[in-house]
Amino acid sequence: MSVKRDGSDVGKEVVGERVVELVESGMVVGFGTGSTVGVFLRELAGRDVDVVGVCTSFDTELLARRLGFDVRSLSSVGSVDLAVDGADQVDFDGNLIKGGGAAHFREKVVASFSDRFVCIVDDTKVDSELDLPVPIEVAPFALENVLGEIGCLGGEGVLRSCGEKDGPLVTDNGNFVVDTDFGRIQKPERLSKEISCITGVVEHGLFPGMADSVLVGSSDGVRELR
Ligand code: ABF
Repeated sequence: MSVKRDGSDVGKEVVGERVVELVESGMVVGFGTGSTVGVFLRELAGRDVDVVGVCTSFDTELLARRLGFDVRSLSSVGSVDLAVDGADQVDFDGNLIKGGGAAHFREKVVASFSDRFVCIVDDTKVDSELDLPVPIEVAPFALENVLGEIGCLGGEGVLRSCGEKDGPLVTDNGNFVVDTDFGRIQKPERLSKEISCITGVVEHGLFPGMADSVLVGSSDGVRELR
């Protein structure tokens, strides 16, 4: 099950470069995950702007350190001035599906402890309604029970496998990911609460109304969705 779309490179480039303009020296910046954020980080590294970076995945941390950023833990900084992150799908109201990179737990934590959360996507990610599978991070101990509860919500869950070798993918937090097809999601906030109420769910990839702004890049430039 493909849970991520290959976006337009032009869109990723222009939006990743534009969002750098929101960063000021002295800021604590939350670094999300994915290739669009990668454009942002490479562009930011080339600017004369001193920031502290809080990373949301091991992959992002490797890239940030390689680019020379001062990387700190969220606990050591307390709060974040600006979080910048990508998404797998965005609806016209700015609700997000994230988690194609299996980093949505830490991404949601950083986004929720940030003064401002800006989502950057290319225009292939924007649809009238969310309909991609929702990644649900599940404690392995509770997997079968959670799968049953997901079914009761009308979802069809598929345990995400680890590409390189057999067996399920294990997140940076030691949990599994169940990619769950709920069809067209007309009430993302309601579904988000229903999934969060399932005991054994660590976090999920629905980010209803969490982004303070969504910047969309395309060959025509960058527009703000909200
Ligand atoms: C990350 O951004 C994930 O939540 C999501 O899967 C990814 C999008 O990746 P890309 O920018 O490469 O399309 O935050």
